[in-house]
Amino acid sequence: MAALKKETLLEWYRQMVLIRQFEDRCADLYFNSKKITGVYMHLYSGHEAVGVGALGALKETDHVITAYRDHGLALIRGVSADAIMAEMMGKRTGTSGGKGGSMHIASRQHNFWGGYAIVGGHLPLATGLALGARYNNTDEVVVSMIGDGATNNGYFHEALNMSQLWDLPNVWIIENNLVGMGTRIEDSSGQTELHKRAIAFGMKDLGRVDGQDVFKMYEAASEAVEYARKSGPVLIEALTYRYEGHGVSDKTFDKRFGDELKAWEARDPINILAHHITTKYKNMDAELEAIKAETLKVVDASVEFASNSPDPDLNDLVANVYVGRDYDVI
Ligand SMILES: Cc1ncc(C[n+]2csc(CCOP(=O)(O)OP(=O)(O)O)c2C)c(N)n1
Repeated sequence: MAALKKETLLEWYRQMVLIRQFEDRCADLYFNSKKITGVYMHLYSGHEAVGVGALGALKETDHVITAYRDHGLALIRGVSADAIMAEMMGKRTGTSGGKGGSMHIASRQHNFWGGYAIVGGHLPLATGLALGARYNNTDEVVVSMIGDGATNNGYFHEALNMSQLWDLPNVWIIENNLVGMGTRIEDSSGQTELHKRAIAFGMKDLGRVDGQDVFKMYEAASEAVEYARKSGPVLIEALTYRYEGHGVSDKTFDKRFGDELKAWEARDPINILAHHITTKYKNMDAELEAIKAETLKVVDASVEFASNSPDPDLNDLVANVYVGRDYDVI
């Protein structure tokens, strides 16, 4: 791997800390002040190195699509914390005008295509995005995040098979956090080494990667992106762990998986990167603290912005439902 610049490492650190603080604040806004409501909200805490390493290998013109654990990836892609927080609170200034909420963060401008609630439902869309990229003679690639639970869903097989059949520029990344909702991978999958699913499609298998280590993720993703740009699809399995229950309605996670959680927290992805930075460069503690203070201000400002934003009005209910047609409700 080519030597990485200090600025790149600090930017990765900034992104990872921003995600962790943003997610912690979302939890606070949901459980305490109740400014975020509803029954669904899935946090990315613990997965930061997977997203930052993988998306760090992309150009702005490349595409990203994921399932409902989407806030962190949107932040990495450069979608503003203000617009994401406003979407979380159901405000008109949100990424989807407040009508999508936590699971449907998207921004066309950032080639960030969402945010999908149906497990595996975004995977055929990823195949379609890659077909579009190839059809239009671009060099764009499409990175799709896939939960381990989604790999037993029909969409997964259809989408990856077609992607291989047509040699499409898809980078498929399984975020294997070992548990789908509350079901362990070994209770749901005959083959628990999920990267081996590639073999069934005749697809290039880049193996299993340590998803706690942003360097390993970046290295694997760089190889995958280069391959997809030139030759066709590739599959990576990133081993990681989520620090919270499946979503805000999951009250049993700590009780069931507490010991395992502690073991994964001991290899926290932000600490691993911070350790690398402070070992490689001298006197970095103050700089890392300053980054944390700056990202905290971004999170504070997003809450302020979202809190002061207007709610959607009644006409927004039917706006953008049918192309080219607007209805007045009142
Ligand atoms: C087609 C479909 N079936 C079931 C559900 C309910 N459901 C939501 S998340 C989930 C588990 C998914 O686990 P995984 O893909 O591993 O993602 P993770 O939450 O670990 O990121 C299930 C079964 C759903 N949303 N869609």
